[in-house]
Amino acid sequence: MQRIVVALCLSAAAALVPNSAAARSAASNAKAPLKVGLRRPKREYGSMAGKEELCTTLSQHWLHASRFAATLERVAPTAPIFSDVCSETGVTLSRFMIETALANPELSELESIFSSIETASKTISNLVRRSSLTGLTGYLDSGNINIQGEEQKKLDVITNDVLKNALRYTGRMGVLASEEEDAPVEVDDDIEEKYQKEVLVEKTRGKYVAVFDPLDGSSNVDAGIPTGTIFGIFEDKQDECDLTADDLDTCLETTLQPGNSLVASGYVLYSSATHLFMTLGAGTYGFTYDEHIGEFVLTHPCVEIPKRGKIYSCNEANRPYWDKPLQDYFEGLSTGTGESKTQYTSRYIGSMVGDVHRTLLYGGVFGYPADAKNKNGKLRLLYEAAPMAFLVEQAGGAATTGRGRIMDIEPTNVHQRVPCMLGSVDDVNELLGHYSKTSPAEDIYQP
Ligand code: FDP
Repeated sequence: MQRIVVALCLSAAAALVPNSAAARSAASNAKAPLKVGLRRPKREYGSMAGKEELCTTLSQHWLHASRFAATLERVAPTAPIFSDVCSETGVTLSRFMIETALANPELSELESIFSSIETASKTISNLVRRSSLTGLTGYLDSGNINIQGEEQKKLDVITNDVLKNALRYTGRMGVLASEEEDAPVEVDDDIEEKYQKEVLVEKTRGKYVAVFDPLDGSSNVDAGIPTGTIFGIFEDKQDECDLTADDLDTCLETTLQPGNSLVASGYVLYSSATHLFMTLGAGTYGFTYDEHIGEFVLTHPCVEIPKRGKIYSCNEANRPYWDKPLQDYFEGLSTGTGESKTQYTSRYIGSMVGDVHRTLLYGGVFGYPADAKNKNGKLRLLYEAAPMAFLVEQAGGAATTGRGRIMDIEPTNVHQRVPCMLGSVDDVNELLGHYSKTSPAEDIYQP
């Protein structure tokens, strides 16, 4: 047991080596690779043996190459061997982030942001679980309609506040955009003074900008069906923007970044257990909330989505309104006449976080494509499709509109929708194969 726990800890430690900055630098050559290193887990460690091999089979080979290169560059061993801590608690999310920040000081602000997301998630998990007892089911009495034209549930509004407040009281967030807000949320002027004096000294507004969907799938919540929080964190590219003045557009622009600029993303699934899956750009890591100790514990180090699955997941009621390539693709999956010659099974929760979570673990394909009624699909690019695409890609999967990578789309609008199909690489490639047989001009989705 002891050996397994230590191995787990080491595996987590190894996870801290590369990070989004390294990944992004490889992608954009914008920054030098990080010189950090933690010892690799040795093969002989219990059931965790081979975890690194698992990681290296991911499609982002360059990323893992940079991990090992970085490890070799290290002179003094700095591997945190958490034997004391881990023998009792496993690697907690807080510990994971502390070590990440220690190894990568330029990411240190992420630590407090993740801490806030973690706290908000625990609160939301509790609110969702107890909603039938506390009268938090149903719609707002005021009959509020959000910016999407959807009626707002009580939990939509409360969870929005919980997350917004948790993030803004880091004193580090510049602009927040969420599904329930029709404008970025202004961070109080005096927060920096009250909570983050060092930010005052720097005289910056904050390094990051967060986008989130506080309670995705909320139409399901009263029926006890899984829901989730989705978040994406970008670097804030605007030095100045004043939300109180006529400068709103400038502020909005800072959230309009493509998925490939994400520094971190993740989701929290509120289901039979509360899971927090996240990426910092170097693999996807899954934590499970242990209510007994009040911590998220690393349970899924280095998530790897199967290359091909046997499950498809989408709202099939829209099938008659889909593009022909999509119809052909699903016909192949459901009849076993597709590339894999396997008849797939259908699973659709109708709650993106739950459907993505299953797809990450079991493989297959999930999506909300364009249809004749929803020509851009239904999912929001900025705070649903892009953060999930980042996570899925980091687990070795793929995410596409049918024509192009979700991560490459430049948003023009905070609440913009986009067709999104994501999951196992072979499943997504099969879909792309169908689209390649027709002209983009014939597509329902015309970006
Ligand atoms: P919801 O409206 O309940 O918030 O993005 C919104 C979303 O849920 C996704 O979570 C889900 O995948 C999709 O809508 C479900 O839409 P349909 O009901 O049209 O299938």
